[in-house]
Amino acid sequence: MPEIVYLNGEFVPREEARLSVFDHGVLYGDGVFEGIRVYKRNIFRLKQHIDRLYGSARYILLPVPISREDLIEAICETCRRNHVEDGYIRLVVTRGEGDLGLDPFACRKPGLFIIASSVQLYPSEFYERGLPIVTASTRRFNSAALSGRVKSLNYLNNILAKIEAIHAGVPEALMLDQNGFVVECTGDNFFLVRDGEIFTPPIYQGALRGVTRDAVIELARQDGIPVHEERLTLYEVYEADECFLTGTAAEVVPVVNVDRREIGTGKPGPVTHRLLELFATITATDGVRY
Ligand code: PXG
Repeated sequence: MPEIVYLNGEFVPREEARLSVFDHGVLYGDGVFEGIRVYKRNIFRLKQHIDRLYGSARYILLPVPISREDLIEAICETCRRNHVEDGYIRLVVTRGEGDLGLDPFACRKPGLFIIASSVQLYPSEFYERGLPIVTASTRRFNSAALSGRVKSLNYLNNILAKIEAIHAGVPEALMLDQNGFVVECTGDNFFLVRDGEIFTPPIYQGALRGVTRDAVIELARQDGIPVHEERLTLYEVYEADECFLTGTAAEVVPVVNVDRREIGTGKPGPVTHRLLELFATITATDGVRY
């Protein structure tokens, strides 16, 4: 349980960490955020998360009310004050308090808060047996409406797909774009393996550019495994030897069943295992120690 929250330049007890009901982050989902892992006091790939936060904010014309250096220090100090060894950081920038009305420029000052908490890990059976997933009928929103690279406070598109997964009795749902090409899952990027090579949808397809996705692509290439960023249909998914998801919470998690079609042998495969192993070698070192 996090006890101390960073809120607009101050460290306050969690009971006092409150936002205005007039904050446009609450009224319109107008804001951006990051979810970051801490492994053994190492903030994993912090620079990449900070870059993505500033990139998301720039896209929506939201000035981040702090320099990168001060933000990094505020994140480290929030971790220190909460004695986080292994944990999870939620970093949020909201448009701030304004009026009833969309105009973001009527908001006086952007809000910034940082929560450093313990991490909720997925059950170990997810990794041992692999996940079943289903394709959601909810399509991923078009990048012409809002770039999928923006990690915004409005997750309704993903939440609708997540509800479909829960109704189907599975933990995740695969989302397609308007043309039926695979994009990503509700909170994870999607990969498949075919003949020892890795395939994942290109970012322009509408997915979030996952920090874990980038790390896994790098690790695979260093290990001599070819990685292709290519458009994928459900045909390629059903035919794959292996599938897996990547994300800050999940790391690398095998998928063994999609829409009731068994993938490969129906068990987590060797390439997925290898990537999990490689990923574990960088988690406690690749980032910022506090
Ligand atoms: N796609 C989407 C839509 C996401 O929200 C990812 C892919 C994976 O990106 P990273 O950078 O994490 O490898 C995400 C990330 C949460 C939570 O609280 C969700 C994410 C990250 C952290 C926490 O559900 N999603």
